[in-house]
Amino acid sequence: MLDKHEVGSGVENTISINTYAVDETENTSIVQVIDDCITSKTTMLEFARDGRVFAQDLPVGLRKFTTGITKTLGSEVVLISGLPFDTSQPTPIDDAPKYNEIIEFNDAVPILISSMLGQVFSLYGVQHQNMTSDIFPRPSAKDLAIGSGSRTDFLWHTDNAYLKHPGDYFSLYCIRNPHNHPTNISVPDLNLLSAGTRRLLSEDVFTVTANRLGEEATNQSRKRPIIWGHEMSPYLTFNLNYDMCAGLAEEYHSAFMELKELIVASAMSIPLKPGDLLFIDNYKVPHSRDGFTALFDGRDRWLKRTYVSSGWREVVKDRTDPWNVQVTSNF
Ligand SMILES: O=C(O)CCC(=O)C(=O)O
Ligand SMILES: [Fe+2]
Repeated sequence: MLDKHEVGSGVENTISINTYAVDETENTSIVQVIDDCITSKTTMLEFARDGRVFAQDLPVGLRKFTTGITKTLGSEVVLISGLPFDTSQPTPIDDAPKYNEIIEFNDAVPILISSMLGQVFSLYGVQHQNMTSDIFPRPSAKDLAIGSGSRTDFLWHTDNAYLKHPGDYFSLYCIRNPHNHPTNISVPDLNLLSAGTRRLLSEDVFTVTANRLGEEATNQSRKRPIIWGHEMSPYLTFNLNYDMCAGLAEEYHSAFMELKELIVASAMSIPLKPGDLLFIDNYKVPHSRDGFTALFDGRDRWLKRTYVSSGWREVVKDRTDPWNVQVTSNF
């Protein structure tokens, strides 16, 4: 079942998001496929490696829609709604559980569906190298601009900008969102920037740093362009949570501000519901999350984040070994 999903916005825009609504029959058949995978006792690692094979048993409409995402213009952000989810567990509070030995239902759903876009992978040092990351508020991160923060705004960014090969797509799968707290996305048309701004932002001089030092990432920083790729369909690497223009002349700061304003003007909010799987083109779509009040009571907002590389074989030289889907943080 395919429809266009109108999503209201905290920031004026209403963009129509390409949406696939899973119906009841499809939902039942997805539960069956996942249960079969769980009973086959495949490890999470094998499951992620062979996800595309397991995904062949999913309903055909869902497969056609999902494999089309990488091919279709206007698919920078898409939503699959009505998927099955398991709310028998409380939202984690302090630490993400370690999942790699077993397949949990709530991990299997996004891994299986995301596998149709490319290779699902995990990053060394990020949440025990789990194949999905749990996005939930932690008391100790309340005031940090990171996924597990809450009170503080997590400003506009593309994920893992500091990596050489961040996932070019990622998905956010909603298990629980009791107060409908949105994920903000922006699809900026970079052609609207002045030529001078585009030229400056394409220079290899901007600083990218990991959002967080310590457990979730290493303390790396590199120089790279903000706008890159093909002139006719440019890509974006962006992060407003630290100073990308550190040490640069005023004209670079002005160009950065012009881009930031375009991002804000092209934004909308998507309050994910349980069973929603949101795919974001991480090379085109910056996202953010406004601050919110967490209760740390096991009922807080809980998302699962899954990274995908659609060009897995091209980046083999930067992986620890050619078959490994758990890559280092220098990746
Ligand atoms: O919580 C959200 O909606 C987005 C989280 C996020 O941007 C991230 O974890 O990288
Ligand atoms: Fe993010």
